[in-house]
Amino acid sequence: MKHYFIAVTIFCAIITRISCCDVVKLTFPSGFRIGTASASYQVEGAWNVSDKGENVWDHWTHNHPELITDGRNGDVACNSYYKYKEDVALIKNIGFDYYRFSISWSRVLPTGFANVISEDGLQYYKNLTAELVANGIEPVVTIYHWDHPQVIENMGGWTNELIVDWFVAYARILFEALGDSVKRWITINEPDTFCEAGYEGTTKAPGKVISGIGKYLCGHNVLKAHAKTYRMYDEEFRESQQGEVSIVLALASYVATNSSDTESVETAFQFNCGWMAHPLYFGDYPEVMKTRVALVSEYQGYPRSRLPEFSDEWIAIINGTNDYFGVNHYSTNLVYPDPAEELGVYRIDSGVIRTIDFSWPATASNWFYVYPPGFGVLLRWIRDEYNNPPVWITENGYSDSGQLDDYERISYYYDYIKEMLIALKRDGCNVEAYTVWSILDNFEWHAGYTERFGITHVEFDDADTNRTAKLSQNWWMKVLSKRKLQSVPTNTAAAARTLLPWQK
Ligand code: PNW
Repeated sequence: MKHYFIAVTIFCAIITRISCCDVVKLTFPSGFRIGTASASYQVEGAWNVSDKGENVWDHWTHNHPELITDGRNGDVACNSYYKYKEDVALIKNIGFDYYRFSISWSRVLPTGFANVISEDGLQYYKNLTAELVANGIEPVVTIYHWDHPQVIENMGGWTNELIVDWFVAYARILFEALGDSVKRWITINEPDTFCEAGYEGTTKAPGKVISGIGKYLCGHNVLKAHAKTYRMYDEEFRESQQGEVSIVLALASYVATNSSDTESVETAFQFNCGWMAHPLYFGDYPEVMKTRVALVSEYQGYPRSRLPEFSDEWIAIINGTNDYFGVNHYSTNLVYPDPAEELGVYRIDSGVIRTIDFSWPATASNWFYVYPPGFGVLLRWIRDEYNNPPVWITENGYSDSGQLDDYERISYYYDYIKEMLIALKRDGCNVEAYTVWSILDNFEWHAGYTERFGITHVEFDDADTNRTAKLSQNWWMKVLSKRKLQSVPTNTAAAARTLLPWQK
């Protein structure tokens, strides 16, 4: 009996210890930052007010409505150009620490170039920044989130190397105008996404199909533009402004169909994450990318690799230009080697086929299936590959078709953030911040308004673009006030949304 008692006591002590451990409690560590995000074209509207110039998304949606699921555009979107004070009040009331928003290049530079600065355009961003600061919310600014001036696209856009200097000139104007208040900059959002979908496909502007070439050329110029901007900040602003500058990458996670196939997983990570991150941390593209793209290019009859090369000078400029690692993460792919290669046929640069496990829950987006463990796999891969850099999760979120009682969204957040906290606390991944995508339902690119990522519903059919809290907004309020993950409400009347006075 006595032994039994001792055993039970020890067992209880162990359990208590485990449940006391931070991982099980699912608290956020002190100093951990939690924010929310949007992007200019997706929320601002006011597409032609004042002297704003046309950008590629204005042009694309106006000229090719048939390529947008609901034929709609961002002319009005969430009306945030006019409603920014309401947005800031919402962000404050929910309790976020920071707001990541982006700047519309052609709103600030109507001609696309630095010869004319729009006073109204710049003033809008000064007002938004000041409103955030006055409300104790840190502004985190993305310089470019896919909406470059159409005039620049007319000259090749991201496939023309001259964009590097045009981008640096634009960024300089923003550092000068906003840098006293903005201490965290993101140069470019998700090159991997817009370079592929915009220069080798028609799901993103400018929708130019330059197969095999467009994506790599775009990425090459993105890395140059990012790195030159980083060096310019070093030379002209860092000392006085003391900010941080990074790029944001769209990172999927990868697991192998056959668990012993570590090579396919490694290659898939290098072709996605490594393509941009390896140059930033080590100066050049990953070895496997250089070898594979050269091999497949040769097989296709090209006289040289379709993956451009960096000179030693550029390698030196690019190497070491990421103050923190910005990660947008949503989904995971299953990977396996392309069987055609056994027959000597090279169809895919990476040689790896990406698919999904059809048992994973679907979302409203056809590319997006829910697999929370993938988030931990990705964070540990970054830790090991890049010497555990400080990581900012700059986007994570869930798409549905817009219901207010969005239980699946809450459950997505719970499961994904739990994986992140385990990676952080148990595995030592240096994650410093987490960003909810998105504060509002907004214009979801080629999907128009048919896929909703917001924790706040927006009535796009109504001229007032009224906002209504979703259940997930209330859940986030609790999470932020307790700095701890909250259980997922079940779909019962007891969990019905309680509208707070400012949400009505
Ligand atoms: C990001 N994928 O895009 C963008 O930064 C946001 O503007 C966008 O609204 C959000 O995620 C949701 O789509 C992505 O195919 C687009 O893996 C596609 C992918 C990932 C991110």
